[in-house]
Amino acid sequence: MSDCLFCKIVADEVPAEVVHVTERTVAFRDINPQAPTHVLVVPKAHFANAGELAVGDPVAMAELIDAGHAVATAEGHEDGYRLVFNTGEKAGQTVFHTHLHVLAGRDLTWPPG
Ligand code: D5M
Repeated sequence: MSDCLFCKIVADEVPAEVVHVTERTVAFRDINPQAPTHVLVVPKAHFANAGELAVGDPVAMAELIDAGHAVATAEGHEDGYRLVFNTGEKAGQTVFHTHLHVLAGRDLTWPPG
């Protein structure tokens, strides 16, 4: 999608601090971090949200979650981290290219706001 911000990051047309790359995913630091570690893992291919990715490319979805675990572990947070998909505007999704938030490095409260 030519006007998609995260497609442009994947294509290296918009700068980002990339921390992890796999065959089907790219992970980069969130521009507005909500925790000491706040990384977004995205599929290289464009899917609007987590549900569309799960149906359209379940292998990439599994790779996305595996990448989230790898990022959390690489940053020393294997003892506690949170993986979040905001799905739909009502849930706070603002960028409509599937992205997995990896949050860690502080006490994460429950329920989330
Ligand atoms: O999360 C969208 C997330 O995307 C939000 O936490 C900010 C982040 N964001 C927006 N623009 C950028 C760029 N350019 N680089 C890195 N991170 C970015 P959502 O779940 O859709 O609310």
